[in-house]
Amino acid sequence: MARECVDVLGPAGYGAVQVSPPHDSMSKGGSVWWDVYQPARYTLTSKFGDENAFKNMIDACHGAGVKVHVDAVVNHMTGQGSTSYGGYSFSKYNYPGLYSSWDFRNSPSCVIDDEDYKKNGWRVQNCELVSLADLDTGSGYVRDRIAGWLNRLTALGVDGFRIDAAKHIHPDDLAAIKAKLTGSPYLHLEVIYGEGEAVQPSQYTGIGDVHEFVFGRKMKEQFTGQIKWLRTFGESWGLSVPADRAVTFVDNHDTERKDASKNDATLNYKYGDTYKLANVFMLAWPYGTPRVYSGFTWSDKEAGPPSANGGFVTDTDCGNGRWTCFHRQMAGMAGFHKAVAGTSVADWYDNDDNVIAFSRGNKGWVAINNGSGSVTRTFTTGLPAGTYANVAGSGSVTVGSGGTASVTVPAKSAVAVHVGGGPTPTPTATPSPTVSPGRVAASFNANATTYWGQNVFVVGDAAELGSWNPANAVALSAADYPVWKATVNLPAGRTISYKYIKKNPDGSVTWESDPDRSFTTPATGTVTRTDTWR
Ligand code: ARE
Ligand code: CA
Repeated sequence: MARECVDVLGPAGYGAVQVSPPHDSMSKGGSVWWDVYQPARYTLTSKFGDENAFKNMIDACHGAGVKVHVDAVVNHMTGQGSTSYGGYSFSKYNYPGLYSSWDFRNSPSCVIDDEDYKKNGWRVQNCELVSLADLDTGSGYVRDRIAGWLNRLTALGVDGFRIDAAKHIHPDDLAAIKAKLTGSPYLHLEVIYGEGEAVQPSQYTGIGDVHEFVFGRKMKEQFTGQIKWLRTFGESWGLSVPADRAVTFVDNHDTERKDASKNDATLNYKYGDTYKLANVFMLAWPYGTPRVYSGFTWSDKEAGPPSANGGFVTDTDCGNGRWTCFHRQMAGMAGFHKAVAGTSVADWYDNDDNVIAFSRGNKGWVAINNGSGSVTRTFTTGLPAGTYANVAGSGSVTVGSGGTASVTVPAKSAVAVHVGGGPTPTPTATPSPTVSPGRVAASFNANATTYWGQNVFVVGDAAELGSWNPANAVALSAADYPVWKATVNLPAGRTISYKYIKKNPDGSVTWESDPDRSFTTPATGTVTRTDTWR
C-alpha cells in the first residue's frame, strides 16, 4: 500500500485509500478472507502486518498526498476460533484484558434472523449478526474501549473510518462513540439499504456519510441493459441517501461475491469492460463520493488473498494475476473526477441505446460506448480548443475552436478528456523523410509500464529534447506498448544527455531515477536507443 500510494494513487489524484481491518483478528490460517471481520483485540498485529508497517504505510501515503481510512469493526467481536494472527488466545465473549461476558448483549443471546430486518429493528441492533458476539454499545465501558481504539489509530495518522455493520449499532450509541473521538475523522457508515426494512440509512446521515448500496445495484441494471437512461440518474432513482451524504461504489468486497441472480448483486471485475465502464461513469457523473474497489482475484468466494506462513498476506504484485489492481485502470479517471469537481453535466448525447456522452462544465468531457459497435461522430465537448489525452484509454482528442471534436469510441470502451490533464502533443512517431545535413534520426525505444492516463516522454539537454524542460519533452507513442517509441532528429556527432519521464493524469511528472542517460550521435545515418524505464 505504501508503494502504491507513492507510485500510483498520489500521482493519479486519488484522495484517500481505505484499508482492510488492521486489528488483530481471529485466524483461519489464510483459508478465508472474512476472518478479519472477527476482532480479537485492538492491536495492530493482523494478517496484513504489524504496527511499524502500518505506520510506515500511513506516512508514505501522506507523503504522496493520500489520506488513509481504516475499516473499523466495532459492532462485535468473534463468533468462532480461539487464536489470533498476533498469537493471542480468546474465546467468544471472553477477551482477556479487554472484554468479558457482561460487555455483550448475550443474555439471553439471540441471533438476527432474515425476517428481523423488516420486522424488528431492536433485534437488528441487539442480537448477533451471523452469531458474532454483539458488543453492548450502550455501555460506557464498551464505548470507551471502542473510542480508545479509534483514537489510537487517529494518533497514528488515520484520517477516516468505514464503520462496519453500522446498521447493527443504534444511531444514539454511534453518536455517543463519535462524541468521544479526537480530531474530526471522516466517518462513512455501512448501512445497507433494504426496501421496507426497520433500520434505514436515513437514520444515520446525522453521524456521517452513508454507503449507497442502491448505486451499485442500479449500475448493474443499467450497464447490463441500456445506459441511455442514465441521463436522469440521481436521487429520484430511489437512492437511499442524498448525494452530499453518499459514498458510491460499483461493488465492494461483499457485493462482488453475491450470486449474479440475487437482486443485491453488483457487477464485479469478472464483468471486464462492462465493469470498467460502470466505474468510468461513477467517476464522471456528479453523485456522492465515489470509491473504486480493488481486491484480489478469486473463483472460490470464500478464499483468502495470496498469503504465506499461515495466512499472512504477501505483498501485492499487480503483474501476477492474483490481484485485480483495478485502481490502476481507473487512475486516469481519478484525475478526471478531481479536475471536474464542482461542475455540472451538460452537452448530453445518447444514441437512444448504449452510447452516451456528456461534458462537465468546461473542464471535462466523456463518452461511454457500452454497445457492441464502434461509434464515430462529431461531439460537442464544451472544452477549450486543444489536444487532450484520453485518460480512460489511449490516444487523444483534438477539440476545435467551436468546442466540437470528431471522436471514435470503439465498442465497450470510453474516451475521457479534461483540462489540466495536460494536452498531449501529437506524438512525433515518424521521422521526417529528409534528414537535413548535420543531423541524424535518433529513435528512442523505452520499455515502460504505465497505467491508464499516464504517458511517457523523453527529455534531454538538446533543444530538440526540450532542454530538460518537461513541458517541451517529446511524446513517445504507445502503439507498441509496453515499448514507447519516438524518432527525433538530433545534431550529428554530439553527446546527448536524456531521461524518460512519465506525465501523470493530474499533470504532475515522474522522473526516471539518476544518473542521466547519455550517448553520442553518429556523424551520419541513424541511431537507436533501447532502454528500460528505471
Ligand atoms: C462468518 C461465517 C458465518 C459465521 C460467522 C461467525 O461466514 O457463517 O456465523 O463468521 O463465526 C463477513 C462475512 C461473513 C463472516 C463475517 C465474520 O461476510 O460471512 O461470517 O465476516 O467473519 C448484513 C449486515 C452487514 C454485513 C453483511 C455481510 O447488515 O453489516 O450482512 N457486512 C459487513 C462486512 C462483511 C462482514 C461483516 C459485516 C461482519 O462488510 O464482510 O461479514 O463484520 C440484507 C440486509 C443487510 C444484510 C444482508 C445480509 O441485504 O439489508 O443488512 O447485511 O441482508 O446478507
Ligand atoms: Ca449491535
